Amino acid sequence: MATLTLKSEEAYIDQFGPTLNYTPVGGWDSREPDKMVKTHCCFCGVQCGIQLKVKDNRVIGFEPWEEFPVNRGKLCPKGVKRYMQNEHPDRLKAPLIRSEDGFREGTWEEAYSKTVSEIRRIQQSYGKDSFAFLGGASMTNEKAYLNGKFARIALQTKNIDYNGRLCMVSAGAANKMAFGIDRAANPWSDIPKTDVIILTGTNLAECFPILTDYIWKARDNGAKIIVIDPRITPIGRTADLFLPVRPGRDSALCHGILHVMVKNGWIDEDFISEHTEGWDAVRELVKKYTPEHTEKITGVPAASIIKCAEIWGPAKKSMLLHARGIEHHTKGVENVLSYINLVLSTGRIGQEGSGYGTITGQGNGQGGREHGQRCNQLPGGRDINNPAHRRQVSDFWGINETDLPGEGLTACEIIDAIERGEIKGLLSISFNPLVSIPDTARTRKALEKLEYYGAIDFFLNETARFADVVFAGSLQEEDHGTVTNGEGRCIRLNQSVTPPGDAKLDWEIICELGKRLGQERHFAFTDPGEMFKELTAASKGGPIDYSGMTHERVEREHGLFWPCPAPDHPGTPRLFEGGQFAHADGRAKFHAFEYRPPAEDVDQEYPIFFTTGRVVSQYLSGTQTRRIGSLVDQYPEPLCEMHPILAGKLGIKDRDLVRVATRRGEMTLPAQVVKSIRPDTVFVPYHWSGKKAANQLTNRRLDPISKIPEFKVCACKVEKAGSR
Ligand SMILES: Nc1nc2c(c(=O)[nH]1)N[C@H]1C(S)=C(S)[C@@H](COP(=O)(O)OP(=O)(O)OC[C@H]3O[C@@H](n4cnc5c(=O)[nH]c(N)nc54)[C@H](O)[C@@H]3O)O[C@H]1N2
Ligand SMILES: Nc1nc2c(c(=O)[nH]1)N[C@H]1C(S)=C(S)[C@@H](COP(=O)(O)OP(=O)(O)OC[C@H]3O[C@@H](n4cnc5c(=O)[nH]c(N)nc54)[C@H](O)[C@@H]3O)O[C@H]1N2
Ligand code: SF4
Ligand SMILES: [Mo]
Repeated sequence: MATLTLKSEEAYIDQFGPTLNYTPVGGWDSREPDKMVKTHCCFCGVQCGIQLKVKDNRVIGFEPWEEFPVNRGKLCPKGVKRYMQNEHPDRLKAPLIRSEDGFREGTWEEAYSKTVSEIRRIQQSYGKDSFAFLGGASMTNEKAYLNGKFARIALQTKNIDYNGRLCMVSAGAANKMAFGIDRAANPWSDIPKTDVIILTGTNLAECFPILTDYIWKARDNGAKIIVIDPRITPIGRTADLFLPVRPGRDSALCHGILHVMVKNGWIDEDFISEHTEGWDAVRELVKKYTPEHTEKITGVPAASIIKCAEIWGPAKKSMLLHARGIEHHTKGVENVLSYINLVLSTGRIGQEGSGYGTITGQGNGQGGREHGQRCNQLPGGRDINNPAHRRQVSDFWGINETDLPGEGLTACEIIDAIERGEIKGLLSISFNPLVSIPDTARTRKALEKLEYYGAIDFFLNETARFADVVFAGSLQEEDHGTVTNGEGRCIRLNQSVTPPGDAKLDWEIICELGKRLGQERHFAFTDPGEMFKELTAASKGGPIDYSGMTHERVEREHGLFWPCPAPDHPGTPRLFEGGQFAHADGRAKFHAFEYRPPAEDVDQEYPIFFTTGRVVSQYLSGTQTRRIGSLVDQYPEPLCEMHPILAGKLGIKDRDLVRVATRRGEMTLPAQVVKSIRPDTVFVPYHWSGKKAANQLTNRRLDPISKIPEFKVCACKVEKAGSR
C-alpha cells in the first residue's frame, strides 16, 4: 500500500502548489461527449442548471441548460469551472488510515472496522453523547436526512449538528420567530416585479452572481436599489442609495429607518392590526432612534437614513433580501428581526413583487437545514423538544420515543466540548472546521485531543489531516438526489459519473456504518430514490412538508417549492398570501430588541473593525476552488482591503505587507488599498488555510439564540510589516 507523506498542514501547503494548475494529460477535452447530463452547479444556493459533458466516465466540460428557469443557461465564474475538479490528482480514491508515519491507503474493511470499534469503545467508556457527528449543507436532502437518522439511531448521540450553523441559522431562527416558518417568502421571479429592493449584508454580485440579473431586470422596470454594507461591493456601486453601515450596527440602523417611517405615517396600520402582533413595543422602541442618534451608532449619515425611509416607506411594492453580513453576529437573530420589522410595518409581504428572503449560501443551504441534521431538529422540520413531534418521528422510524436522543450541542459548541475533553470521538462529513470556524488555534487544540476522528470527503481537507480514518466519499456529480435552493425550490441532481478508484458514495459509507452498528433494518437503502421516498413520507404533516414530491415530479416540473403536501399539490412558490402566517394564530410577530454592540468592539488597543467574507472566484474553505487553477489565478491569496485614509495614517501603500492582529491571533498579508471600504474597517476573505486563514483572528462568541459565531465583526490592529 502506498504511504502518503502529507502529515501536517504545512507539508500540505508546500505540496499544494504544483497541483494547482493541473491540466489532465492531453489537455481539457474538446472531443464529442458520450452524454450530456442535466443537473445543477455544486456551489452556491442559487443552484443554476447546467449540462455536464461526460466522456469515458469523466466530466470533461459543460454546456448551458437554457430551459432551467432560475438561470436560463447563465453561469458565473465558478459555475463554468466547476467541472475541472473531478479529475484532480488530489481526489481521494481509497480510504486513508493514520499510521505511525502519516496516512497510508487502506481497505474499506479496515476503515469500517476501526471506526466501529472506536465508536463502541468511546461510547462504552464515556457515554453515548461523547461521540459527535458533524454534517454539512453542500450535500443532498437525502444525505441530510440520512445523517440525522444515523446519529439518532446508529450512534444514539444527541450531539449532531452541521456547517449551516456557521451560515444561515440566525435567519432561520428569526424567520421562525417572526413568521413561524423558515423559508424565503418569495420566488426570485418576484424580484423584477418590485419597486424598491433593499439588499443588506450581501455581496450579491460576487456571492450569488446570477441573482444580479434579477436585480438589473427590476431596475430596468424602474425599481430603486438600496444597498447596506460597510463596503461598496460591486452591486453597491450601482445602487440608487448606499448606506455604509459600521460593522455590527444593523439593528440600530433599522430602528432609525423605522423611526422616520412612523413619523411620516408610512405604516400600514390595517395590516398590522389584522395580521401581526407586537407592533406597539416596536413603535415605542424606535422613538429614540432619531436619524441623528442612529447616525452616531451606525456611522450612516442622518440624511441617508431619512432618504432610505423616503424610498422604502411609501413604495407600493418592495423586496428585502439579506445574507450573512447581518447574520454572522452575536445579535444575528436580532438584526434579522429588526429588518423584518421594516417589512411587516409596511404590510408588503405575501404578494406578487412584495416580500422578503434570506439568500441561502451553500448549494443545499435550505434543504440541508430541513431534514433533521440539526441538533434540535427531526425530519420534516420538526422540533426535537416537542413531545408530539418526537412521537411522530419515533413511530415513523419504529423506535421507542425514549430511545430518541434529545437536543444536543451546536457545531461550535461541539468543538468547544472536544476542547474541554467532554466529547472524545467525531465523525464529520462535508465540513472543514479548521478553516471555517473562528479561532483556529483553539480548533487545532481540540482536534489534537480527539481519541478518534473520522472524516468523509473527496479531498483531504485541512481538518481531515487530524483524522484517524479518512473515508473517500463522493463528489456532487457522482451521485443523484435532490437539493433545495434559496427560493425553497426542491430540484433534481442527476448522476454524471461514478466515483473513481475505490471511492464510494457518501451514503453507502454512512449506511454501512449504520449496519455495522447493529441497525441493519434502518440503513438498508440501495439508492437515493428510496431515501427520498422515506424523507418525504417522514415529512408528511410536519412544518416542512415534502410529501407530495417524487424524484420524477421534481425533475419534470423543474423543481417544486415546499410545502407540497400531496401528489397533486402544485407546491408553494410564494408564502403568506392573504397575510396568513405559519404561527398557530396566523399572525406574524414583531420583535423589539434594543440595539447592543458586538461582543468585541473597537478600543484603544484594537481600534479597527475586522470583517471577513468572500470573493467571487473562491468558495468557502477553498478545498474545491483552490484546486481549480483558473480560479486561483483570479484571486491567488488573501488580501487585506483597507481605505486610503487608514492606509495613509499607517504609512501603508497598496500591496505592502501588513500585520493584522486580534486578541486571538495575527496574520501577515498584502494590503489592497481601495476607496470602497469604510476607513474604520478592514476586510479579509476567508478561503485559505494555515497562516493564510482569516479565522486565526475571528471571535468565537455566539449568538445566544442561533449559536452562529461573530464572523463579521471583531476588533483588530494593523501595522505595516514590509514592502513588496
Ligand atoms: N464566490 C462565492 N460565492 C459564495 C460563497 C463563496 O464562498 N464564494 N459561499 C456561499 C455561502 S455558503 C454563503 S453563506 C454566501 C454568503 O454570501 P454573502 O453574505 O453575500 O457574502 P459575505 O462575503 O460573507 O458577506 C456579505 C457582506 O457583508 C458585509 N458586512 C460585513 N459586516 C456587516 C454588517 O455589520 N452589516 C452589513 N449590513 N453588512 C456587513 C461584507 O462587507 C460583505 O460584503 O455566499 C455563497 N456564495
Ligand atoms: N471568517 C469567516 N469564516 C466563515 C465564514 C465567513 O464569512 N467568514 N462563512 C461561514 C459559512 S457561511 C460557511 S457556509 C462555512 C463553510 O465552511 P465549511 O463547511 O467548513 O466549508 P466547505 O469548504 O464547504 O468544507 C466542506 C468540505 O466539504 C467537502 N464537500 C463538499 N461537498 C461534499 C459532498 O457532497 N460530500 C462530501 N463528502 N464532502 C463534500 C469539501 O471538499 C470540503 O472539504 O464557513 C463559515 N466560515
Ligand atoms: S451563481 Fe452559484 S449556482 Fe450559479 S453558477 Fe455561480 S456558483 Fe454556481
Ligand atoms: Mo454559508
